[in-house]
Amino acid sequence: MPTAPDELLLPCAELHLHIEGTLEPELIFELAARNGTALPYANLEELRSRYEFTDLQSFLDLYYANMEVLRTQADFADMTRAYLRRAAAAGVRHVEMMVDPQAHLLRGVPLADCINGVASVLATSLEDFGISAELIAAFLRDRPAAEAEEVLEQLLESRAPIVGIGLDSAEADNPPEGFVALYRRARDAGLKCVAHAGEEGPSHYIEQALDLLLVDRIDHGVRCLDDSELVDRLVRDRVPLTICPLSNVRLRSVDTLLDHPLPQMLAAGLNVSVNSDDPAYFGGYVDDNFALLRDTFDLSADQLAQLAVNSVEASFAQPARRAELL
Ligand code: ES4
Ligand code: ZN
Repeated sequence: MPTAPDELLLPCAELHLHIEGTLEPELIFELAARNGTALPYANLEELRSRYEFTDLQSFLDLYYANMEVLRTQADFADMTRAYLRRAAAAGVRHVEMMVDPQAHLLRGVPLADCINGVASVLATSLEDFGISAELIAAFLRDRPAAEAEEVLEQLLESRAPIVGIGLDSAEADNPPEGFVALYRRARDAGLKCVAHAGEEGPSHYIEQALDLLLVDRIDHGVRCLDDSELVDRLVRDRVPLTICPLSNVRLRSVDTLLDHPLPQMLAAGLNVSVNSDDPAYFGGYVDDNFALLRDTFDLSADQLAQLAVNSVEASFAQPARRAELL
């Protein structure tokens, strides 16, 4: 793992992070042993050999399979603590992490065990790790919208400490338009709204997320570059796009990091930030993403600082915390 030089440790906010995507191979084996869960891999090396992806779905297959080791509240807490420890070293000072409660419910894990496990650690993350934290419940777009609506009701009923909702999983052929009622309910309940759009799906899914779901941010959004009018709109309205460079490389949205459009997006005046998505799967945390971007594109100190400022400005952090970080 490349270690970032000190000047790269910009205080930044991580806005696009799936907590289940921080489950490192070592922790997968540790939790499997603790819970007596059978793994289809004999050892770490065999598990690591599966981390070659051809597209989003090939990654999701492994991501959901590995979730099987998460059984108890303590498992969710341990995973969250491990992420925060690593993120603090990466320069993250505020995180808005997504969790997939629906995926765990479908496996028979009670909602409270998942939410309380993560939230109990986030409750003291500022004192323990110097990272303020918010939780976003993400829903699976390749499952029926009615199921997501039911889970949202349970989250609201149990007063789960979430700041907002998200939409993730397989994007192709699962457009935002199916989730209008879900997002209306969330907004009416005072929640913030984000959605993955324009990762593998077409640029008009980004427009749908804005026009129909009324999202506050777009996760990924790289495909906006296919539509110059959309780019103009995103710039004009300063819509935040949470970019995940290593994720885009590993899921083959771009051939190599050198082909990534991030510098172009910055130059166009888009509100882009740098995030790690599923760092245990894509080869690095936020500092690794920053270091590789800087080295690949020879980004200036000003450009790196702009990315860090964008992340704080696009966050849902409390006003006093935002002011501290800007
Ligand atoms: C995800 Cl990279 C990515 N895309 C869509 N859904 C996801 N869930 C976890 N990681
Ligand atoms: Zn994501």
